[in-house]
Amino acid sequence: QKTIHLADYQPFTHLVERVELTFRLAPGATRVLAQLHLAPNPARPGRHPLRLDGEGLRLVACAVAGQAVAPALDDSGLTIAPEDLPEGPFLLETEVEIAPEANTALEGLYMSKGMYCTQCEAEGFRKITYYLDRPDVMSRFRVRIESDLPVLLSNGNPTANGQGWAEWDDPWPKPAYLFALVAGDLRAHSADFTTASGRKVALNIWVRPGDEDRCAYAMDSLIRSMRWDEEVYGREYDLDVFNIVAVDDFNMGAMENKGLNIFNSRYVLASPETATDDDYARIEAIIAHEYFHNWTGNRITCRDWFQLCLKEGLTVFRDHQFSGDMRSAAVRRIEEVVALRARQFREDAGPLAHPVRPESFVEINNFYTATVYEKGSEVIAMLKTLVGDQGYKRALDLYFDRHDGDAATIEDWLNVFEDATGRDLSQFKLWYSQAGTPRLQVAEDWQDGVYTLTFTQSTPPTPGQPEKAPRVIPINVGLLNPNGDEVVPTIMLEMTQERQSFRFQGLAARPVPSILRGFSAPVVLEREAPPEERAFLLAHDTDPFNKWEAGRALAKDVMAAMVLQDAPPSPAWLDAVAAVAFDGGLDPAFRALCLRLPAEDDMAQTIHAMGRIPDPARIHSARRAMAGALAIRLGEGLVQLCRDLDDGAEFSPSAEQAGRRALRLAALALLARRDGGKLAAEAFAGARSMTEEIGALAALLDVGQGAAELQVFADRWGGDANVMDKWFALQLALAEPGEAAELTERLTARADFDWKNPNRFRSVVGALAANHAGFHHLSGRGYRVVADWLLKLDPLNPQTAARVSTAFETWPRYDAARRKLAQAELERILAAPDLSGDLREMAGRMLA
Ligand code: HT7
Ligand code: ZN
Repeated sequence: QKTIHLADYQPFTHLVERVELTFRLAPGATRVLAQLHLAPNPARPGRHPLRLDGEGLRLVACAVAGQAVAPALDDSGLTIAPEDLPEGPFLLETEVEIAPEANTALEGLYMSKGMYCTQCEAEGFRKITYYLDRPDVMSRFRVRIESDLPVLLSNGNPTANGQGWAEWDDPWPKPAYLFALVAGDLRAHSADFTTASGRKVALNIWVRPGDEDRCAYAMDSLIRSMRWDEEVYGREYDLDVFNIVAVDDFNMGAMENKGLNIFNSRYVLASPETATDDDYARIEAIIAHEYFHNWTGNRITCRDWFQLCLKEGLTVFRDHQFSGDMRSAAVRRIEEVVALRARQFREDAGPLAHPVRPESFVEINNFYTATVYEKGSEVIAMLKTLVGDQGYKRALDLYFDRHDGDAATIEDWLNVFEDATGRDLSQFKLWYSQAGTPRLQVAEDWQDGVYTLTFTQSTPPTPGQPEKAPRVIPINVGLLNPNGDEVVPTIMLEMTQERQSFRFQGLAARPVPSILRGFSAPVVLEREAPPEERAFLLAHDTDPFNKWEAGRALAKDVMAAMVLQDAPPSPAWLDAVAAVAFDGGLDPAFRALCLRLPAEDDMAQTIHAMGRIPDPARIHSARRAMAGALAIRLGEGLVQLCRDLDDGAEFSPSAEQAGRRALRLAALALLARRDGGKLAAEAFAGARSMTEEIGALAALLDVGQGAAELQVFADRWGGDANVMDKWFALQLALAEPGEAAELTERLTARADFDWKNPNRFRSVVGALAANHAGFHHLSGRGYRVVADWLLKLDPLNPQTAARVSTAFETWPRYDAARRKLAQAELERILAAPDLSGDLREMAGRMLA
């Protein structure tokens, strides 16, 4: 396997001025005719051969300046010798044949339920035609599609069409990874949008017949995103049409192809009966994310794939800002941090840790990671905190002005901040090159009315990076009086050294600190505090994130003591949670978050960070026991809470209503531990939305009930793949540890386990891997079943197999017996004949 290094970057030998493509679509034999208007790149003086990428293509014809040539062909492309190329600009014409119906990898041009569609990021275009498939080669594309299918779409604006053909022209130069084509029997949900400067844009969401009435929320989200990007970033849409297509077979969530976004149908289609409140929130966020890429990704793209965080980190940051503006910012922030810790901190703590901007890779598809996306976004959030809102705005305006039309780098990005604000960001840049999550220790001192906070930072070693230099860490801090009043409102302490002290004067009494407000940096705060202090902050902190964080830290302390010392659930924690649960003055969504116990995997990570070996079975039992104790402590109040929150209002996907449903379902789940699921069964029978239906079913399964309801659900929703994915995933999420692997075997034997569909594969095999105590069961069956399925999927869809394989990334944190079992499975994977490069790289890195 060939490793590619950031340090080896060179501009390409040629430029592509224009591209004309003709597609003659046929499932088994599609012809692609390409006309590339090429010229030598002045940035690479001298005469060079022309090397084009191409994989799995049958070359039918090739001509340079109208003369047939015979290029040298190999597995990864073709080469035309310099002597066969004119000295100046020239036309290269190729014709290739490909078989979309045989494409199970879902990369390049493939078919999903009779529809043609493409996925070109990162390196899929080379499976469509011979091309310079790298993001810094940008060109204008004109596309002609020939097919009998009624809807024929590509990037840009439609220019002409007739019976069996359509032509598209994209006026904006773009890299090949943003190319898209769709052809199918599709229906549109349409609307239009007038931009701030008065241009009218036609908006269409294309779906399979029958799904048109499930597009309203996605369309509404799109319109709100377009308006928001104009108002907040001053960015207008730049084509006459914006098309979105929903497809059932898709490796990831969605793709931002210029003017033609392609979506996994689960992130488009929604109705109250079929989509949960979480689905609605995710649809809103992903629609926004892909739309925002039009500027951060498409108009300004990446010079090379090492710069992936330039577009992804920034676009995640923008979609977080958007969701915070659309919903409760505090609740969204808590949810972002929960996800960051669950995915990115976990990645940073294991063998797959890598910098936000990696310096080498084998398979770029393996670097679409939580580190690049989520930590990439947190790094931008820190930049904004450091330079302030005005500085951030000036920098972003400069970024768009200076780099529109460019394939840019992280250096370009940081330079605009330096130029717009006058700051030196050389130390800050370490966030892009150093992997690992910094640990932040805190010491306090109180003397003569002076309160001193001393922070010490350190970052554990990560693969290839044994030593780490101190980073810039913005630490937002507030101070509270012992009576609960805030005496020092939030200020930002800028830490730049390994150890640094900050003094506060003029205080009448020793304050209680609220540190890292809003989670102002992606670090682990290591500060032991007595339960009384955590309960005090949960009750009084004015910063909503830290208010929640205090309860979360308390819950983790309690769970750790239960797991490691056999302690009972602490009354201080129970009282503190009860106070929040019944505080009608607080947002129900916030109260629901406070009732959620730390996830088992999160707890394992915490115990490991404490220098102990986590025992999945004990963690599972402790979490159960905590839920049981909480149910008893909250008592009859839970029944009242359920009643109060069920106001019979007509369904709306609003954050406000979703918060009430979340709290009611959290209460219902606890109640099920007291009444054996009686109320949950009633709630299931009377459910008026998928949120209630699946929430009530979860409450039942969690207490070992719900067999009849599972059947009712399957009978009702058997024809809807996206809903049935929930049915599969839920059972595995709540399976008893000793039964999860066997349940997987039963579910995968069902006729509707369509394992070639990535959503279904993830909802079963991915769900087993996410059942912490089930996957890590001492029998080793969890590991074995997941490895078996990865090996089965890999030859057909290496990308999805490689992504799901990250389930194994935490193996080094467990005991010797589990480590041996997991290692054996990874070695079995690595030894498999004809393993894909994707899965080989992942298994190899996890074993290194
Ligand atoms: N930029 C898109 C990434 C993506 C992707 C990457 C690898 C293979 C398949 C893929 N599908 C989509 C999506 C995004 O981040 O917005
Ligand atoms: Zn993205």
